[in-house]
Amino acid sequence: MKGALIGCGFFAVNQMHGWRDLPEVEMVAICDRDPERLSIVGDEFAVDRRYQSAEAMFFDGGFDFVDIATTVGSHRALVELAVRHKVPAICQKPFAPTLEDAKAMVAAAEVAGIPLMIHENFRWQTPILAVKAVLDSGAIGEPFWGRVSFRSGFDVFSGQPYLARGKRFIIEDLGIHSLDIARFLFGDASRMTARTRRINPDIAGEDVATMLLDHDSGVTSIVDVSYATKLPEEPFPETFVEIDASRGTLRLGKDYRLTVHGPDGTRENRVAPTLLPWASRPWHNIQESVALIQKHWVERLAAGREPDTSGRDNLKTFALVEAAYLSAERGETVDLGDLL
Ligand code: NAD
Ligand code: 89Y
Repeated sequence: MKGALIGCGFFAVNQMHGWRDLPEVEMVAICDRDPERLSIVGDEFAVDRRYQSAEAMFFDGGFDFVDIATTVGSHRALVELAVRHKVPAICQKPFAPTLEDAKAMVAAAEVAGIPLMIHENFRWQTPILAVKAVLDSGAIGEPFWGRVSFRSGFDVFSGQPYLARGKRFIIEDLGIHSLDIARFLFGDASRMTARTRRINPDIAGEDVATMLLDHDSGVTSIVDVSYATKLPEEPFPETFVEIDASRGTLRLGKDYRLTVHGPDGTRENRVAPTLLPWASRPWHNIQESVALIQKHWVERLAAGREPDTSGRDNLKTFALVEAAYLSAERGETVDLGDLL
């Protein structure tokens, strides 16, 4: 399978490593408006075909899918370009600047019959997969309450300076993953109540958000995210999970410790991610999930089946992001049915 990459920035390097590890994939072309990024990534991954224009890259063609790793402002135009050229596309999160854009992208891909996957990788993290496996095993019974929590004081702005400038910050950038994990574990949600704060005076958007979700399954969940939390031990980029269920409880805590308590007793084990040869701490949890979602894409593309985080699926995660901002702005609960 031949692939092409658009956007050779901070995060794309992980994606290129992930592709290089997949024997069935060869990345044959890369594109970035910035010639310096183009030569850094082109040289590191030995890709000869280099373009500063996505249009020119699609015009030359010769690849089976495109991996879009640019920031959100360009996602719609690039996905629509891929669709026009009938090339299956992966698009990084956040899906689009607005829900209307995201819906238009899904519609364009569906009308043309072109696979579209959002690179929503956090549900592919080893610890999150371990939590899901416990739920699916029935060991703790039916969940009725959950919490997905990401609280950190890590400096994300040095690697991703645009995060400090956007009017929207943590829900759109990081909370989007936590909301997707909540959907992954507890199913779709129909109502959202949210509150936000900006603690860091040097950034434009909110850096703290507390969200309450009503899931169709009957679960009530809290999704709380913060980049203003100074802890004695920095947990970045760990997501903590708490679940109370009919027969027991589950806690995923610091250093990937998973505690499962049920009728048969209490079991504690570590569900740490693998440190891949090209990965580095503390990012290795995220980096491994990049490799896993890419493997999933290749398998589903080869089988002609929709990926788990397809554009269509991810509209429901993205709608939660929109609903959170609306709810915080209005001070009201927002019904997802009004958005989707
Ligand atoms: P970045 O700014 O470092 O890199 C983006 C690159 O895209 C830049 O080099 C830029 O020149 C290029 N670019 C932008 N528009 C282009 C266009 N139209 N044509 C060609 N090149 C173009 O950004 P980043 O930090 O690498 O983030 C990229 C995306 O990855 C963002 O959407 C971000 O939210 C996401 N991200 C995801 C994760 C994750 O775990 N899934 C982690 C970090 C970042
Ligand atoms: O951009 C973000 C993401 O998707 O994962 C972590 C991050 O890099 C900073 O919040």
